[in-house]
Amino acid sequence: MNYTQLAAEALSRADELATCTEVPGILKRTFLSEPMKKAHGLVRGWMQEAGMSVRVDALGNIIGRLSGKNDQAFLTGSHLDTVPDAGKYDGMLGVLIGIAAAKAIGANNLPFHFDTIGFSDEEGVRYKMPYLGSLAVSGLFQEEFFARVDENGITMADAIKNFGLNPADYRSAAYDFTSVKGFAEVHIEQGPVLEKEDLALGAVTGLVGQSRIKLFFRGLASHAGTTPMPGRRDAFAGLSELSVFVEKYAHSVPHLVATIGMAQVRPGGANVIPGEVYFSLDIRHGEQAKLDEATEVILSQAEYIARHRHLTLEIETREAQAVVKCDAALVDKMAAAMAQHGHKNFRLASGAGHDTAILSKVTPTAMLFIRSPGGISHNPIETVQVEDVAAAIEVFTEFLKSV
Ligand code: HGY
Ligand code: MN
Ligand code: MN
Repeated sequence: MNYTQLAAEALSRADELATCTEVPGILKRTFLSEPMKKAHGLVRGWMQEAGMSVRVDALGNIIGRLSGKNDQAFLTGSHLDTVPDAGKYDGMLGVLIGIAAAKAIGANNLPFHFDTIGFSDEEGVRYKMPYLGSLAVSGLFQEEFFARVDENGITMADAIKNFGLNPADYRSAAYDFTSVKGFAEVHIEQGPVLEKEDLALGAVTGLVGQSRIKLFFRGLASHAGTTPMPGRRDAFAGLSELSVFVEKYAHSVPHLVATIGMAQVRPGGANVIPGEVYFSLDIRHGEQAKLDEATEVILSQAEYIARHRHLTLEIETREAQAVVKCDAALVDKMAAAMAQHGHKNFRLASGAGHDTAILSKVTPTAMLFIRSPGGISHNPIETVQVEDVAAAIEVFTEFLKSV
């Protein structure tokens, strides 16, 4: 098969994977959910058809190995879970391109084993914690994570058991990184940069740092008709004030992005003053100091708003993802492979988080971005062009032969 045929095959497989969903009519596939079993069945078949041996580790990562000439390994992969109402390519395309590259290269043609990993959870939707799969592969998973409970009261440990796996084996999911040469992830850019530059591909130099925080504003629920405006303790009004501040502040700091993407108003009655809002803050910047400063400024403003509105502010969880630099030598190899096939040596940082951020802690990493028409992602209108996918498979295959 030529690269265009491999790309067309990968895209039709992405369509098939998109039928594995928890919610008919939209794509939602979270950590070890029932539809993930069906997705594993499809991916297993495609990996085997490409000449790979297949295993599933204790955190539900599905791993295809194309055997090589010696005992070193080079890893690729991306995530098979999705956000709610997702596009078909965020994560899945990276797994499908790994399989396509294996198919293009064939067994025992590389001087190392080539593993493609379908990570079980990168988005963190079910257990409000991202990167569960890559943390386990990297040996960074902590046993206390098993106690986390999803919205139906199911612990992570039970979700793993219900999937037919044994959480007690989680340590065996970790690779021995003394025999791993590196990790490279192929992913859609999910933003507007490559389209603006009129480029199909880009070599990723690093990933922005992130602060992901979940919080409560709490005031006093009361009757919407009998409670005068002065003296109300309206939690949603407090969040609204914070939201206007966050947007204005983020516009004022170059390259800063800040989002309140989730907000639950409680009790949620139209004739009840909101006594509580549960909401999220997602703050990102490519420089650690700027990210830390922005996080503190926004949290102080939230505290100021709580004080003058007689609300309380509670931080439920606070996750920090440090700024990530990919491995310079590996990025150069990716750029060289791009140049070898007529692509401009264009480099960019990732505004999105990826499993690469976790693997970067334990092995050299690189990423290859594919143009996102319209720059849209985390949305069912997310799309890719087949010729860009063909180019990605060709360049990635070239890259693998050069590492
Ligand atoms: O949110 C992110 O950056 C990624 O899509 N999980
Ligand atoms: Mn995503
Ligand atoms: Mn992704």
